[in-house]
Amino acid sequence: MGRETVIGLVGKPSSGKSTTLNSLTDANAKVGAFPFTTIDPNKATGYLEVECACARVKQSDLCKPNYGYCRDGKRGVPIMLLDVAGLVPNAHLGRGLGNKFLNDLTEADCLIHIVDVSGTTDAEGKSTRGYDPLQDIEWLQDEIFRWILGNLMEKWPSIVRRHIATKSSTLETLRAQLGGYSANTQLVAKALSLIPNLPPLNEWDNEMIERVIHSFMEVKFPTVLSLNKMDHPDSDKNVSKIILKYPQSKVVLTSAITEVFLRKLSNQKFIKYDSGTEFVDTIDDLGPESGLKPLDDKLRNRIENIRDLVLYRFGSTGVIQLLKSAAELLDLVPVFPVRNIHNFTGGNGSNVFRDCILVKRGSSVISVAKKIMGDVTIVSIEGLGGIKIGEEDTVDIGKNDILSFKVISSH
Ligand SMILES: Nc1nc2c(ncn2[C@@H]2O[C@H](COP(=O)(O)OP(=O)(O)O)[C@@H](O)[C@H]2O)c(=O)[nH]1
Ligand SMILES: [Mg+2]
Repeated sequence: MGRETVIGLVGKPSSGKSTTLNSLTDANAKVGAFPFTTIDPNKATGYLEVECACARVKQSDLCKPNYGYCRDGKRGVPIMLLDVAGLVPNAHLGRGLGNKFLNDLTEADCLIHIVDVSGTTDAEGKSTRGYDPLQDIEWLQDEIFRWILGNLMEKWPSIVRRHIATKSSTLETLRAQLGGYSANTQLVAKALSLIPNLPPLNEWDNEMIERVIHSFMEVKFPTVLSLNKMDHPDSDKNVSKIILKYPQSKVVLTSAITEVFLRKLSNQKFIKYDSGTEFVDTIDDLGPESGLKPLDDKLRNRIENIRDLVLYRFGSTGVIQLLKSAAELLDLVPVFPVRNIHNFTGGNGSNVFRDCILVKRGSSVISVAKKIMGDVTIVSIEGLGGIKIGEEDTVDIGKNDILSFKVISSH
């Protein structure tokens, strides 16, 4: 298997990272075994919801994923989440968990920045009132920027000397310097392509170096803003301010604590709750035959409040949308490899679409094969209807996304 996609959760202390992580990982659906072998206390498995191929071929009743879940054609595909805790202002100088935090960050393919929009915590996460959360967005970006800048400037004169001596291209030299952030040539090339009329590296002044770093951050750390604690009465005005200031950003309004609470009530059989939706039903709505437990007045009021303050106002608690937005930023497409292209099984048994992996839109079919099986010799590739597919054909949603590979094992 190739490298898994990793989504990093960042944010100041007490913004709601752990709560969000809990709300994303403790899926109340039955889920399969964990697909990821690494055991790391900061990592957890989340589930990205996509349209499952089983719905398209009308075989949802036979769909039983090896990993994750499928409910009526809505598939939860496992995706790795990383809690990047410990970021405080001046982390790049070694404050808080400092560079440890920043190094963790390099593992992520994209970030979810959990922002406490209630303004009830300051930059360090201490309790306050009326704090402006816009500042958090600014200092967090600045922290990452200054960390990369510091690392680069420290060595800049020798980088330039070697660049000239070895007659390297700008891309080669920069790739060597930024490789430490888990950035491959393609990614660095993309960052450079965003700057029109880029002069050769040995001619860069400080301003140009800063522009390059900003551009690099854009491709290396695409960020979803999670405007969390939207259930709080002070949140509204802050949300508007942030959206006005960052109209280009991907923004999701969330109430992580509400999601955690609703899942708990659902597990305890007080409510029927469909995660990601605005629908919560109680015994009052569904009657005793629903098997739900009766509510006392206190609980009934709390549920009523959640409906009014969160679900009906915003359409959901937002947390499911967080991962969807991250996947959009990363341009991820689900691909369903099957053994038997005619009945979609894994070769034996009657269950369909056992596997699903996420790849970048536009990936070649052969690169998908490599990601799944490593270095094997492909004899042929079949798509829907048993049609032959070329190795260089590309993948998109609904296109070349159900695939069967015939291989000769190299072992
Ligand atoms: N009102 C409200 N409080 C929240 C929400 N999410 C988290 N919190 C609270 O904020 C505090 C910090 O949350 P935590 O997840 O530990 O933050 P972390 O330090 O970023 O991991 C806790 O008291 C949570 O209960 C939310 O959506 N709304
Ligand atoms: Mg935490």
